[in-house]
Amino acid sequence: MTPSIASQSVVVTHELHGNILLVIVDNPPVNALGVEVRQGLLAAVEAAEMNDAARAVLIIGAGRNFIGGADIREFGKPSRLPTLPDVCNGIESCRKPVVAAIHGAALGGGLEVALASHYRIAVDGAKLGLPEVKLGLLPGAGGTQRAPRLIGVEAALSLMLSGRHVGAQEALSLGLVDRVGQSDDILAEGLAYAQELLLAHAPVRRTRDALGLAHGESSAPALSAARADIARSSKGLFSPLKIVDCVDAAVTMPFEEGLRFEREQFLACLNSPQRGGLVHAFFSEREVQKAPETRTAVPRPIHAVGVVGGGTMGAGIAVALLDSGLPVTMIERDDASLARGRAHVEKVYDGLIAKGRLTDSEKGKKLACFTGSISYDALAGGDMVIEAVFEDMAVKQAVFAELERVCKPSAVLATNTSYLDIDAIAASISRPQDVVGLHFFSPANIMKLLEVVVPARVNAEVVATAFDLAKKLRKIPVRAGVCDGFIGNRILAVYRAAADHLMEDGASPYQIDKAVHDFGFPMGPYQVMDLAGGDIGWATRKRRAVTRDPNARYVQISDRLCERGWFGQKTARGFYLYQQGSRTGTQDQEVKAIIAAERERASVTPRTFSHEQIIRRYMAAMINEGANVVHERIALRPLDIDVTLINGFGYPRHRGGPMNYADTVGLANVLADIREFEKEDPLFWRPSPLLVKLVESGNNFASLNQTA
Ligand code: 3H9
Repeated sequence: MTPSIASQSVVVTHELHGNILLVIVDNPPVNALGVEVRQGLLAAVEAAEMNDAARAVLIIGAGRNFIGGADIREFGKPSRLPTLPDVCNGIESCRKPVVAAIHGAALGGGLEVALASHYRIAVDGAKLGLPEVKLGLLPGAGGTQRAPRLIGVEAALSLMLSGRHVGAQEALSLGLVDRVGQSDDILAEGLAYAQELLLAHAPVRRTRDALGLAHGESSAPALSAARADIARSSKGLFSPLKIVDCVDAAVTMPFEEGLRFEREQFLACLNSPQRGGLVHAFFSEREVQKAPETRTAVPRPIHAVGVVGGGTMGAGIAVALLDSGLPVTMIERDDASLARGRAHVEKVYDGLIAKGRLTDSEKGKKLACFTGSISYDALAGGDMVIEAVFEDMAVKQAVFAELERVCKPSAVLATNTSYLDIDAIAASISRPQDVVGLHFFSPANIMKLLEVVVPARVNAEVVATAFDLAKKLRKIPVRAGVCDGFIGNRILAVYRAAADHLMEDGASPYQIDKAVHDFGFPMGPYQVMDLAGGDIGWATRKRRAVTRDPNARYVQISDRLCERGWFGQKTARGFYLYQQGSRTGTQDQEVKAIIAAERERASVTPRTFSHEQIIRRYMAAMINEGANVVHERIALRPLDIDVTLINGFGYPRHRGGPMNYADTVGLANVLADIREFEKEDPLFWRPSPLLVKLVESGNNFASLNQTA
């Protein structure tokens, strides 16, 4: 007998459709597998077993997705029964055919539910994947045992180690699903498929018995290649090797034993700090999208955008806009500059064509939406204009005077300045309420971070429009207040200075880079400087020399290199030496000699630093300035800093960003370090009032993340 829907769980319902028991998971927003869903699914399977009228079971998801995975919010809390592995085993053991019909996301535990089902159908737009690795986990509900049995070791490893999503057609060719539906009506497709299986007397078909592992002898090379690849590329991540171990177990152990092994490894991942950091990053990246203005104001429609300036930044921004399908008008001062701007845009696309990621005809389609002009009047119809000209207040204000003249009243006027005072730019025209900062990071078409800089007089709906644009561009927007460097570059300036102090005090740039790299950054600060071009920082330092506090410590080593024309990779020499065409540098004895001379000039007796000491100073500088940025309300919460540093500055994601890392180290320990360093240089190492307050009250940064 089928219980009435009223007596069932709210999040999983089941009812008979003819002879098929239709099970619907309805747990918005993504049908995550929280405890009630797990209970509901098991109850549905039991109901199917008990009901003679039910000859098959069909599982679908309500809303936009099948099932988005285990409920990430439950991680780290006491576990509640049934576990997801129990649920999947229950589904697989069902004596009647179980069909999973997949639309939208079937990710992680969601796909594991489908793998435990006996038949699978997906429709266009479905996204299937085992992305647990991105959260520091592994598929822990039988995924590591069932996926290789179903699709083979190599394909399963590739899915689990990359965490990528595959569409319905690829899932079909991998053998992950049995059929792709003709329409996107998931209910009709699922019912028709289940009916067809019944008519054909299709048997219960358990993935645990599937033959993907039949070619056992060929799995060893795939396993060792995966291990070698991880050793090369995933830099101390905990879960990837565990995934390989689990797949190895799938090959070598009986199914039940493999499941037990998987559970042990899953729990080890669950308890690792990396899982904490990665889950923090996941939720923080969603939290930053909900800036106060997005809750109170309606964004203005954006159908066409102007970009002023065709340099590297302007062209990158134009490409980002074109890639999102928005038509772009680029403004330059003369025909030659405009031709260069267009060439910059084309160069980005040609690079993609060379890598096989774009076709000529796709490039043609994108460029058909691109126009250029040397007259600002061409911007008259634009809904938004993004200025990306030379970083000079007078130049920017001249551009905004033109924008004021030509742009329609509803147009949003954005500046891509990296550090200029946006309040002053806004104040120079009669419509400051329309002016906002959109700080892109280079290369603008690739980097995910977008700082939305909110000047004092801007209208809330303009800010909401900026967040809306970020969504269209698939960028991660972080709300920032106006100050020198906003969030990211302001903090960068401080931890880079800390690195310079370390260098002058005795650590070599190579040692600092190695320590920072081993901590998890893709590059150390001096490698980054060589990549970006030493001349850029040099120009900024010269410009700021007049306003620099004469009492502040200023390390001149970078200036000595720049004076020699050693600007990094582009001149084949910077902190490192670069062989022709190589992007990997080698240590330079002359640089070491210059550093030694500078230490002498500054009367510094060099000391030795361990990698741990280097990281403690580097991180303390980052965390302390981060605390200042929150204290001054430049960033809404510590998590905004975490998202900024992870997505714009290479901060290792598995550590969750500097503020999350500080919480794991303990704020009292960070403050104790700063107080120790303060004895040497009280001007540089001034403990942030916020850090002091949190330590005194026994709180951490996480306690501030709820309060925006
Ligand atoms: C796993 O499954 C482990 C198992 O193998 C083993 C267990 C034993 N849980 O991204 P959106 C929230 S690990 C809880 O903006 P979209 C999200 O925070 C899991 N909440 O939507 C947001 O909340 P809010 C493996 C979740 O349409 C809201 O849903 N699965 C979960 O752009 C909307 O999210 C994954 O890693 C969750 N699992 O994208 C998939 N997922 O509105 C993770 C989302 O309060 N999820 N939320 O800010 C995703 O990739 C995307 O959310 C998805 C939808 C593609 C599903």
